[in-house]
Amino acid sequence: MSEEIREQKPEEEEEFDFRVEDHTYDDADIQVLDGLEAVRKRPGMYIASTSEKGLHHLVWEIVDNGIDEAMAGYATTVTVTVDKDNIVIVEDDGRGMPTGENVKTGKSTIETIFTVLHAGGKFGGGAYKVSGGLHGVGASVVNALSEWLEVRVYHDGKIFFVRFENGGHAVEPLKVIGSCDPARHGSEIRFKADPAIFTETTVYSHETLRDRLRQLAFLNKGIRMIFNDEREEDPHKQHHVFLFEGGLKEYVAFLNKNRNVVHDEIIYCEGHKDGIEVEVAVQYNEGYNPNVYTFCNNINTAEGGTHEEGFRSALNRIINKYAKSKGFLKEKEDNLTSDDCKEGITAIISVKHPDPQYEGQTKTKLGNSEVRKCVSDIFGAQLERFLMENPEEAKKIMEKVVLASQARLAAKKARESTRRKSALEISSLPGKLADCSSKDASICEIYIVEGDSAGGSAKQGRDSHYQAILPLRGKILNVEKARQQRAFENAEIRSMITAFGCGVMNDVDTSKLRYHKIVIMTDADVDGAHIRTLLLTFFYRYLRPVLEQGYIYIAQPPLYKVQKGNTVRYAYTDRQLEEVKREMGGNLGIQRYKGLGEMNPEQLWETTMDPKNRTLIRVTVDDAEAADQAFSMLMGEEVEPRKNFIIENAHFVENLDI
Ligand code: 1YM
Repeated sequence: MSEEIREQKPEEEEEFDFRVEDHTYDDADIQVLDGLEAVRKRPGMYIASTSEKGLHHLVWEIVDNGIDEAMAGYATTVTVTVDKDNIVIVEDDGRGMPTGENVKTGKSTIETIFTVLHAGGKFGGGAYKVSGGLHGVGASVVNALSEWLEVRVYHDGKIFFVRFENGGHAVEPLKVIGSCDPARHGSEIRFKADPAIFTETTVYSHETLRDRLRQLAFLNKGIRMIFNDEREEDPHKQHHVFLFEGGLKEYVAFLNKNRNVVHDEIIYCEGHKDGIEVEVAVQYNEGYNPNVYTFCNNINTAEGGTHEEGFRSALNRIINKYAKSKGFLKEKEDNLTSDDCKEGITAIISVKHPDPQYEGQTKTKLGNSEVRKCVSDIFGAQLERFLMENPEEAKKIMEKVVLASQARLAAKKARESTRRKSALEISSLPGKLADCSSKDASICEIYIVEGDSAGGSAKQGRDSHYQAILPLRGKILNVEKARQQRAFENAEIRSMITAFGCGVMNDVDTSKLRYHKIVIMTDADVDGAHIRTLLLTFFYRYLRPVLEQGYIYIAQPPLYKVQKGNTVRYAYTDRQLEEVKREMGGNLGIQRYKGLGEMNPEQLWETTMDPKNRTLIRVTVDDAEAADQAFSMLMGEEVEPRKNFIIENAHFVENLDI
């Protein structure tokens, strides 16, 4: 959080930063109360939000401290347990938090860490701390936002204990509450998130916890991450152990598991220079899209930055050098572009930096310029060696990137033809589009509707002032499996791109978007879910900023119409149907809608399009990896995971009432 703290390396506990020096015990005490109270008053200043995301933030804060202890070489395992009441227990088998007293506060070090803002957290005990970055707000913030929190330290054959309640105040000072096996050592933090703060939910997501703990295990090879979820009935979901001795190599293998790979051996390197650690793993697959994920200090740098630039420049340099020297590319031919070199690549770049600087809109872009050369040198040397030592694998990679460049030139022509058309004929909007009359994008909505008949009802039912309708015929092209050129030739895809008006791929400019709500409206059945997924895949691959900036929504048509005399009610879920039945009493006519086409225009308006009644779900891509996994799994050859996914497809969709 604060630079001044991260740079401090106190040898002794009394050097904790209290920000105001030379203060008496009473002053320090008051500051404690002030600090934690400030956190409770304005939690948004300290954690991402008080929604589900912020709730999980509490766990990551404590887990980070356990990982630091493991990275420093003292702990082997970090365990996270969620009990039936959503109480979280995080343990490690490290040295145990210091149990001594802090001279300035006259309180235990542990109480200090948990009650003074910024104390503890990011101390470098020789080895630097890597968990800073976006988290790193400190254990005291977790304490402030918990209904209660307990610390147990196992050390010297004793169990030390302190409990905090009531806005983070210690109930009693730290004390020994029992003995343990003298060989046992470690820290255990147990807390209950305060429902008065986390008003939306205090229920943790199994998938979110599992996926991040797995990711942390990939990013920190050799550290065992255990996840126990006592809320789960299914024994397969109750206990997970993640331990990857191969680090990022295993991460890439995991991401490519549903894909056909171009070469079996994964290109892998690790090294360090000037205190910066670099680890990179790369493998090409037969797909066309690049999947490059970058991390700094275990944090996903979604906006990339200097580590990604260094990687890209080395990839370009070495591939072009090899392609020319071995005759895959003629001396006078143009160099392969960065995009050519990245087609179908799965790459993970992870750096650990003692003093990371983050930039960008969401502060997820690494800014330290020295990292560029560091990654470029370390990865470049290893890539060159790999190509030299594995001529068979190298040949497959060369053929792949050369083909990519040929396809790129063809796609460029096709794309230019879409662009030229819209530039020349100003009103070249697709013929099937029933546009709205308003030109104020901020109020305009476009409904992408499955099928002509539903499209017809939507056209009649809509408010044409701000609602546009674009009907799509049948299934849309699966862009995960098609080359760009084919995508740009596809009529439905061209219609969408032209109607949205914001450009496509690298040219996307959301300020040109003609509608600030793009609403996918499909039938509430498996086919509808499939079409929806194909559309999301298209948005994800071709219009990612539009998706990321929250312009894409999913409409929720009702599943049932319930009628009694002249009264009509609609139910959107089976549970709601039960409620409606209970409320309306006996003698009901219940109709199950099989598709949008069964609704007349008025019904469609009333239930699904009228802002007064409708429910829209905003689609977000919170975690590119989860989404990508979902997409590749959905679009891959395996049928079973696809079926399961479609059934529980809320994975990358966040519920949001409009
Ligand atoms: C479940 C969470 O917090 N483990 C943990 C924390 C610390 C230590 C060991 C530790 C660090 C150092 C020395 C050091 C912390 N200590 C501090 C502080 N697990 C968890 N395990 N001895 C023990 O960094 O020098 C903050 S965290 F500040 F007190 F040193």
